[in-house]
Amino acid sequence: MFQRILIANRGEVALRVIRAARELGIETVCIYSTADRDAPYLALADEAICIGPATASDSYLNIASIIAAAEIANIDAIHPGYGFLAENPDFADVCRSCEIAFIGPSPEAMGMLGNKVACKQLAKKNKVPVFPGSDGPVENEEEAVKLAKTIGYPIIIKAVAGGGGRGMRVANNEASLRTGFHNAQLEAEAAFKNNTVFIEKFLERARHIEVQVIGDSHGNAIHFFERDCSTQRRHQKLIEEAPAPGIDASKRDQLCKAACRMLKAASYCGAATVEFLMDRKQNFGLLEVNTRIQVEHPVSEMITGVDLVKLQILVASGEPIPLKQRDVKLRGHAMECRINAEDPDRDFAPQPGRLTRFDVPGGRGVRVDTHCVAGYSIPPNYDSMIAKLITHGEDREACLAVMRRALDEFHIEPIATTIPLHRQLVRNSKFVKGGVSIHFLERLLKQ
Ligand code: MV4
Repeated sequence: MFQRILIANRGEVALRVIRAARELGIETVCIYSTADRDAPYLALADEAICIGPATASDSYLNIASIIAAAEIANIDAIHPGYGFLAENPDFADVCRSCEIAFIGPSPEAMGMLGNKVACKQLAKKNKVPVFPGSDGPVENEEEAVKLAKTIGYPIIIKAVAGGGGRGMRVANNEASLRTGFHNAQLEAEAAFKNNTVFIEKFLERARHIEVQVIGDSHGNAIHFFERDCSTQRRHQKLIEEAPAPGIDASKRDQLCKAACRMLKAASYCGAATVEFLMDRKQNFGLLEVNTRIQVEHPVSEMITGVDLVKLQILVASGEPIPLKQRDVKLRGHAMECRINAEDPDRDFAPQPGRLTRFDVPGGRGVRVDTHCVAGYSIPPNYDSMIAKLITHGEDREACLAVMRRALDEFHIEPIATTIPLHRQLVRNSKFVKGGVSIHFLERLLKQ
């Protein structure tokens, strides 16, 4: 097992990793930018090293600076958290060259699953359902039009290197496919320096269902059931829950087994999320595979009682997963509300600044993952998520009741946050009913 690890991240996830490492008896080294020099979580690490200025490209994304800090600090492994360098195969490759263990998959597995066409081909080979579409990249507009005639509209054009909805266009007819094809290529080139696109059938009124999985270096892969992450705005999730409302046991089994097959096919070691879209008849198809621990991992921890970050560290050190699939039991229901320093009444404008009040809820069934305290200043340079409020109950209704009262106990001043929006959402009749689509929140906000 590792003796000392470096955490190449900041904020709530840096704190989450410090806590898991400490419980495993592992020392932690935190890197930080000048914007985070006063962050309270740094005091909980065994060592903290300033690696550069506030701008992420000069600090949390600067591979050379992070590796220099790693060499000075004499660490065995790096945990990348989520975001920043977590899904960068070059970073995982540099770690390997420096004989530092990367707490995540190999650069090869990351590279393959990060390429949407390669990922989809792997899925097809392993009987994981995908949406009908081009079998590989689509070279030109004419080819796209010809294919669309056999698939049928609506069609979605996606960037092979894509993620988070960039380089993506929906087309309802030939004319919109022609313009969308070019725009998708341009956007993909600008965002990913790769203009390769592919097309597939567009699934309407879908839900975003994803499966939490973990693989080890001994060829094992197990799942921790699914999450429903449909409540989102502009590809930013606001609420996630587990299990997905209204999904029956046999459908759940199909989804979870498909996700495990993906990991085994990629010889994957580490935590991952296999994302699917599901329609109202519970037909599902693969979207993509995220090769990191995700923001919303606590909801899966709450329904299974397993510490996923500890498992990540364990499998990265070469240990087999210390659990069998049958040991992972689904208990109750969990939900997470993302508390962002954003003003929902001003088009979610970021709200940096000093917190004069930060009163977090507690009590039975409540977990709050945050790096904030009263007196903390939210820097303007990074993600606006300042806390995750996670609740658990014996069923969805009980979980919602805990969430409502916990949201009412949460008080942050003087900045605007997403808390008032969450208070509204957990009382919204459609949301309370369960099973909303990926369009629900955006439609609600337009009203
Ligand atoms: C789709 C789709 C419908 N049909 N693929 C959006 C980002 C990327 N992860 C894939 N995305 C979508 N792919 C097919 N074949 C609809 C979306 C989509 C979406 C997916 C998940 C969560 C929110 C979304 C919002 C808009 C579109």
